[in-house]
Amino acid sequence: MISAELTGILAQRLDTAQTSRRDTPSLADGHELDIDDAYAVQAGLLALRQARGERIVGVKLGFTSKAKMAQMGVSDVIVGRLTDAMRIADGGEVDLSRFIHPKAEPEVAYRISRDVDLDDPSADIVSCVDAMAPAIEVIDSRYRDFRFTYTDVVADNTSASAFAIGPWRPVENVADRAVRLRTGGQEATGSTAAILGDPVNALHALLDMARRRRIPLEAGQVVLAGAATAALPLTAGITECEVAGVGSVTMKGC
Ligand code: 0L1
Ligand code: MG
Repeated sequence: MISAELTGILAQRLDTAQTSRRDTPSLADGHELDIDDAYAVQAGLLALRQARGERIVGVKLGFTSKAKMAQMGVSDVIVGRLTDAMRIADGGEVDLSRFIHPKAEPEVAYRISRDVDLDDPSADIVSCVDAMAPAIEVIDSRYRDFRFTYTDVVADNTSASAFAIGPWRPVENVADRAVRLRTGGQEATGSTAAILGDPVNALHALLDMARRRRIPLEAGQVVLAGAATAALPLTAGITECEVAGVGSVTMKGC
């Protein structure tokens, strides 16, 4: 376990990388972090953002595909936090100069309508969610060339950087819906099944992680369930995510 002082130093290093748009080497080059250390650095990073006036507005899951878990040699999802400064309006402009090397992911978002009681063993997170929507997540690892270890990426708030959410609609079963992401001249297609077999499973995985990591899940927050395809480099112009039967969302890189 690393010291509180080192936790703060590493959080500051990642925060500076983000605010200065200058990447940083892996924390594993020189430090031995375990997963608890990594979530402590993430909490320190969030505290720095909150000290600048940012508000936490949701959570996101990463490593929700079997391929990504296998690549990283892990069997657990990872959780990061979303702030209001990361939010882009549906159809809104996003200044690409605020990122280091952004990538877009097509996702499904859920809206939490009731606080989730993490201490209630019978809590049903699905009944605490009242809407779903198509979403785009912009990930922007603060590490050089997107090269990181499992603990690195957790410390870096799971590469969370920006997100846009399309029109909300009632929650329904979207276990295997076609998903298309377009950005610049590139396109990625896939299925919501890539998100833990069914995006609703992301909610169950989130509740488990929230209990273990004491992450509050509160009414009004949004949940990004995970990527349905591999990420594509985010380019200038329109980026669009379409989820069959759920809708679409766009952002415009400038
Ligand atoms: O799925 C994600 O939101 C990405 C999690 C972090 C890994 C990455 O930056 O590729
Ligand atoms: Mg994502």
